[in-house]
Amino acid sequence: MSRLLLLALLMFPVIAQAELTIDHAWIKNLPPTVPVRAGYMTIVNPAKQAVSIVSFSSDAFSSIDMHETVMKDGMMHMQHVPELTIEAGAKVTLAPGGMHMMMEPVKPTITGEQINITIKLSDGSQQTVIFTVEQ
Ligand SMILES: [Cu+2]
Repeated sequence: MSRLLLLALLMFPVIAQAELTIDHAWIKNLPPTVPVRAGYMTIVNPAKQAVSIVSFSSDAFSSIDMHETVMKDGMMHMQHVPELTIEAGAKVTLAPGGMHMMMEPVKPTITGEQINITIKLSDGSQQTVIFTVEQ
């Protein structure tokens, strides 16, 4: 590898990496006595290759996991989703009753508050999304 190419790669590390288009990122507010919150959003992958969400991080939450809601023996269960793959051009919706982010707040959430959550992707890139706490 030439020195110039190496330098270019170091200077522009995000050039070929995926960026998801996120719409309506929100967190359902709950009373302070409830230890968890659920987060929702619509995700579009405009890239020509599939990418996976591998993890989340935020100063406002001590843990953030991806869950899906499944029906088993007539009962609703939540199941951990280790990695969410979004195919090229595909749209995935996290919504009440389905896929969601399950999060443990470090302090009570406030309706109208905006919270940054960083999404880590399988290509090594990350992007920060602003979530709004809604009633
Ligand atoms: Cu859950």
